[in-house]
Formats: sequence, structure tokens, C-alpha cells
Amino acid sequence: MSTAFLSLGSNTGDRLSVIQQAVSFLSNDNSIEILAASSFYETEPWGRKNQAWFVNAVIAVKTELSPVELLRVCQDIESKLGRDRSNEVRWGERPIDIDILFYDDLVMSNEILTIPHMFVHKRAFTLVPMLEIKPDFIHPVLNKTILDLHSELENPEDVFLYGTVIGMEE
Ligand code: A4P
Ligand code: MG
Repeated sequence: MSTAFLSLGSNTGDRLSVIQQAVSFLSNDNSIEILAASSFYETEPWGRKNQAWFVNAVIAVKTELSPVELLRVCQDIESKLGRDRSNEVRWGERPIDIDILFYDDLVMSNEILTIPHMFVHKRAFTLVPMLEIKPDFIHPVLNKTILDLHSELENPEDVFLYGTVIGMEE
């Protein structure tokens, strides 16, 4: 059994509901057990600024699936929830994105999967929810805790607990 951390994000449609449905699909998979879930956050778009704000969350799962099998399950769920990759631009808007942030302390990279996720340490929208569920997790390449990586962010994008944003820009 392995422990993986998954990032969920949405910035079109009913963002919160789509993320909740994704978590529910994951928990219904017989090979996946949800160990912990962060709160929901409203986050400023990272990478491509001119788009709607995202809702983001991170969950910890226990699974017997290999990393690639886990990715396939996540991509199937993305499709079920209406994601059509053929219409997308990199870092652009999407109804649901599920990324594998970490898988135990595995380090791997091939054409379909890079673990740890290559931007996990640069994004407040992944580090803030991680802080809630596993602040002492050590990034296996950078050898730093989530707490340290978060404190080292330069110019982090805005991340607010869901429901607490006043005057959010669209
Ligand atoms: N892939 C490689 N490694 C991984 C991994 N660890 N987890 C491959 C998941 N997928 C991984 O991903 C493209 C390919 O990456 C997959 O086919 C898989 O084989 P994708 O989800 O189809 O495309 P993408 O999401 O457009 O590309 P990318 O580079 O993964 O974008 P990101 O990094 O997911 O960024 N701002 C805020 N505030 N919140 C967000 O959630 N999300 C993005 C998307 C940009 N800005 C954001 C947010
Ligand atoms: Mg992705």
C-alpha cells in the first residue's frame, strides 16, 4: 500500500460541486481509500493570469494502484466530469484537473508522469492545502518540508479559504 497526495482544481462551472464529485468518485474506487482532505480554497490563477479564479483542494489517499494506474483513474474521472483535453491550452481553464503531487517518497519522470509534480513547490494553491493535512511531509527531491517550501514561496498567488473572499476578481 502506498500513500499519495492528489491536487484537485476547477475554474469553470460549479467549481465546488465538481471537486466534491471528483472526491466522491475517488472514494468509490475499490482500490482507493481517502485518508485526509484539506478545506476548499479559492485561488488566484497561477501561470496564466487572465482567467477565472480556481477552487482547489488536496487529498491524501491510500492505494494499491501503481502511479500510472492512479493517473489513469484520475483521468477517467476528469473525463466523466466533462473535461475535454482537445480544447485546452496549457495552464488554461478547465472544469477539473487532478494531479498527483507525491506518491510515497517516489521520484520518477517519464513521458506521462513526473513525481513529485514538477510545480508542487512553486504553487501556493498546492502548498497551502498540503500545510493543512501534512505540513511535515518532506519533498523527496528538494529534501524540505511543506512548511519550509511554503515559507520560501516568492510572490505567491492569493489563496483564501473558500467562502471568505470579498470582492474576488473574475
Ligand atoms: N503528468 C505528468 N506528471 C503528472 C502528475 N504528477 N500528475 C502529465 C498528473 N499528470 C501528470 O496534464 C498533462 C499531462 O501531464 C498528463 O497527460 C499527464 O500525463 P493535463 O492535466 O492534461 O494538462 P494541464 O493540466 O493543462 O497541464 P499541466 O502542466 O499539468 O498543468 P497543471 O500543472 O495541472 O496546471 N492556478 C490555480 N490557482 N489553481 C489551479 O488548479 N491549475 C493549472 C493547471 C494552472 N493554474 C492554476 C491551476
Ligand atoms: Mg494536470
